[in-house]
Amino acid sequence: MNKLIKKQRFPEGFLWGGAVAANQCEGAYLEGGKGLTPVDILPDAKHGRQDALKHPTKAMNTEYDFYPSHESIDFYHRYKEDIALFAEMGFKVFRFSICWARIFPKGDETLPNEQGLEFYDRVIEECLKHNIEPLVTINHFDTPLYLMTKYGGWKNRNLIDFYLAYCEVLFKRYQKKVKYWLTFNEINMILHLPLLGGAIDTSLSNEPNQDIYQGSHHQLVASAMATKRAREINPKMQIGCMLAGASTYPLTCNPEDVFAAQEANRKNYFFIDVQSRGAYPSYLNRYFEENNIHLQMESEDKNILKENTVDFISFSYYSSRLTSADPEAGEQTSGNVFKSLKNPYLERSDWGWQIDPLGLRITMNDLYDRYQKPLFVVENGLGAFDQIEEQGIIDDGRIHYLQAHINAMGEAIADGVECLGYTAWGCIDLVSASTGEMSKRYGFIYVDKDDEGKGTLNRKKKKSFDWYKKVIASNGDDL
Ligand code: BGP
Repeated sequence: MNKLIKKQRFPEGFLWGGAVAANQCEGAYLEGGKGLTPVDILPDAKHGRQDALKHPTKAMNTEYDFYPSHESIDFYHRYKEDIALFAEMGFKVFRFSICWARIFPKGDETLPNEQGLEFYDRVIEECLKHNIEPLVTINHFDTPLYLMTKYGGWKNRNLIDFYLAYCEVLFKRYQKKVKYWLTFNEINMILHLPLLGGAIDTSLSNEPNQDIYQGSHHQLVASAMATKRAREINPKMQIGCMLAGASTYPLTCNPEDVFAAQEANRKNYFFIDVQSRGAYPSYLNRYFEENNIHLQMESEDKNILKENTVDFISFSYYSSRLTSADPEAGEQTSGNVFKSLKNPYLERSDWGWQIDPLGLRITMNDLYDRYQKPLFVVENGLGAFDQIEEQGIIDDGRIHYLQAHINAMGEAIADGVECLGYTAWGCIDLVSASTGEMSKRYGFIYVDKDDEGKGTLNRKKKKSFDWYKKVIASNGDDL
């Protein structure tokens, strides 16, 4: 382990917990009046997920054998048992998302679906009963599918209004119960997975890049307007942005490579520049000019962005990335939507994701230097195969991964970074976003279900369950 990484104390009140997303855990995909979301039409990786992600309209008209999101881990019916297990680990916070299509099944209705809201009433009550702070992601990869087929997804400005109507319902109903909100999960994901990030079918588009950036602009305006509305409804609510984080390193010290890495980082940071500083950075305007991208903005957009910046910056971190100016240089990693070259200094997970705890400290320092707003690490973890052995599930690899990353986070805090909390991704095993499979597991809690969707769905504690409990009880001292 790098000698820079060592034990640190975390501030009092640090929010330890875990994170999930509706589309990866709830199941019950047509219960309670829920409408379809893009994820509901996707098969798993072995049955054409990659292709379906690129051609969603075609996927809608194809019959696949197995749709992982339809049952998922059935959190919809088992949330009580699951939240009780989180409470047993000592969670202070639980990050989950509300499925937009449970509240507005098509997305453009005027009245919300009461049954959908009642489900989240129950989930939130359950958290509060256990003294767990709910942290809500408003949109985690599941814009209603109807908004894609009828309106073309986020490239259409009408989605801002639909999203705001949805936010209005949530803020009014939960203002006294939910303090922390994230407007869009991994807002930069729209550049890499436009279907999940923006409900955009780029295969139908003549100018995919234009549509994607136009969609990003609408999300950025929607996020700022939601922030404004939240503050009007109850200024105690704290609104955060959410980035798929991770610094990109240069392959060599050749300035060309260093510049390529800077450009890659800027392409990510621009979202936070807008959400945290309140304006598009000048370098992006140049990129737009050179790539023939013409954003359609309304006259009020600039002010909306400027006046409604976020309270805190949240991000996911799994891995650092590596790039070069030379397209022939290095070797690409596999298994991640973010392109990266193989870094010879790093080990890789079962899925080829590079393991770089120090990269978390680097990312946190970068973000804090740039924005000086509190950070929240809302996703981090190791997706791995787990084996049930006689003594149970001994997931030492996961424990080592988390130990090293929590240490690195402690070091960043010691460097002076303000950090509100840490929610380990997939605190209970759930369906993987990239593969749609169960075998890529992140949890402290095992769920008996396999890649074909078979299993009892019974929950079982892994070795990491007790380890994380101890981490939380010691406020991060006992790793
Ligand atoms: C992030 C998403 C999550 C989650 C995670 C792990 O991009 O916000 O939804 O799934 O990545 O990815 P995967 O499930 O593909 O391993």
